[in-house]
Amino acid sequence: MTQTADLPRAVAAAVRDARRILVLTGAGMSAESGVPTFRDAQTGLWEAFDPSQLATPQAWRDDPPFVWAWYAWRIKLVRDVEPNAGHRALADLAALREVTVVTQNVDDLHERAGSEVAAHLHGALTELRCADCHTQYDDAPALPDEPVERLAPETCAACGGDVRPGVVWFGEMLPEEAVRTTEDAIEALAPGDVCLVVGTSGIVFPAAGYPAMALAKGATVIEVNPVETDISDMCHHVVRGTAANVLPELVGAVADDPG
Ligand code: BV8
Repeated sequence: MTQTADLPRAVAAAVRDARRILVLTGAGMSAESGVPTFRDAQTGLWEAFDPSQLATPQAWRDDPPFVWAWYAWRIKLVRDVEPNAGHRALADLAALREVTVVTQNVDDLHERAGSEVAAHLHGALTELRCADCHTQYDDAPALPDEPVERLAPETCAACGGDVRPGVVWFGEMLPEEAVRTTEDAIEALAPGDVCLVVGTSGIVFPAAGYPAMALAKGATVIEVNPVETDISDMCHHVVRGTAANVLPELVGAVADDPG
């Protein structure tokens, strides 16, 4: 396993020679856009709260306005930031190789950078639905200019229920279509293909199990993360750097020598 902060030649060669590249991204992918990662200390009002305690059906049942205030803040935050050079590099890579992007992230920064996202494993902040009758909610929610501690959720026009964010909370099943698409993409991998794992701590399942499944298919697994994670040991290569620094260099190496 090569571990380096610079881009090792073997990593550039693996991506250059790959027929298919499966990219699995986590919250670290959006960190350089200014979106806090899930396990970084929360900022401001929610500093005292652990996201994995907030992102649960129980938290919503206990206090919908408190949970909705957190999501409204996150929706506004994502709306006000831009994709970073890492997002843009992955969009560029798709013009050079067959790329499948699967993300745990609930933001739309991959799409805004030009990537087609095959699966949002944990849903999407921008998809709202009624918590009771599940009717999709297409109106723009009221978003406060500054974070607030409580905010009344939008009301479902069909049944009067509270509108919730279309994300997957802990303890909830992942969208079947997202899981199927991801598992099909892994099934299609063969020796010589690459699984690029960017910006995830490898803690949350079933997403955290996908790199091992790619490894079992003979793919070369490459981690891009500034620090060691729960999946580092299984990777063929680990590049200790950030998404916005490493990915443009990696894609540049492929573009310079399309192979
Ligand atoms: C499920 C949406 C079947 C919400 C998220 C007990 C009961 C029920 C389930 C479980 C249980 N015990 C375990 C489970 C399974 C559970 C789980 O895995 N828990 C963990 C905590 C152990 N999983 C589930 O519940 C899943 N559902 O299993 O259903 C089931 C059902 C019932 C009963 C049993 C089984 C649903 C999980 C989905 C949760 N929803 N998000 C929201 O966003 O509000 S998960 C959340 O964590 C985000 O989506 C985030 O993306 C995701 C994963 O975290 P990461 O992406 O890895 O982010 P993290 O902050 O951890 O790490 C960031 C990384 O980036 C770090 O490594 C950092 O070094 C790096 N980094 C930082 N800066 C950069 C960088 N990298 C590159 N560049 C940088 N600049």
